[in-house]
Amino acid sequence: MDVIRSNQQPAEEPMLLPEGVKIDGDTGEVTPATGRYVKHLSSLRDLYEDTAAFDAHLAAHGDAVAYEVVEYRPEGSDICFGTTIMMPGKIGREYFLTRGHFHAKTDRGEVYYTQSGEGVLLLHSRTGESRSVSMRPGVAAFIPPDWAHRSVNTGSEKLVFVWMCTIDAGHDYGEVATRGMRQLAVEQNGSAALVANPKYPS
Ligand code: PAN
Ligand code: ZN
Repeated sequence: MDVIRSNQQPAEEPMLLPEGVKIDGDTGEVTPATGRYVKHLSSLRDLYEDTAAFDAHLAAHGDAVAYEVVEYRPEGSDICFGTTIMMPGKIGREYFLTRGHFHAKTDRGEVYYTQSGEGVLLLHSRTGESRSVSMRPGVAAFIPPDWAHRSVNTGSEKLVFVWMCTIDAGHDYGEVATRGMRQLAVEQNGSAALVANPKYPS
């Protein structure tokens, strides 16, 4: 006969507790944060169209931080959020950008809510459509599932935005690293313009 002992019940997950998280819209600081990382320009070389301009920029200005990501990712939660803080600058005609990615889980979308600065969110679907959403304070960009997304700082100040997504969305950088985005955000006659990426495979 089976003996049922109460101390053999599976341990329960600790209960998640509500918390107010302060987000500074100018600096992008998240308090409390659970993690953060920085991307230096040198790690982004292959993303820019003009590698000669890239090398000249690094030689002249050094390997500065291009962007920083600060996260609030509570263990055991289904959702997470954080900020991305992008420095202003250009490599040749192309503005500073993030790597860009699809989510590893193809049914997971995201929201980007711009706090300060100005930029553009470049997106493309797997079926050949391109879109862009202006990033300016007060605008929440809806990123549907399975759209590649890359942020570009087209302004002269930091671009700070809050991102919010499911904790298991994951990042798939491979496709964008290999093929690039369909569109580039470049300076043309003194202002930001979107042009077709001449290197994107047809
Ligand atoms: C964001 C991005 C962040 C950095 O948190 O990861 O802005 O961009 P890359 O990851 O493309 O370098 C997000 O979209 N998470 O899913
Ligand atoms: Zn994302």
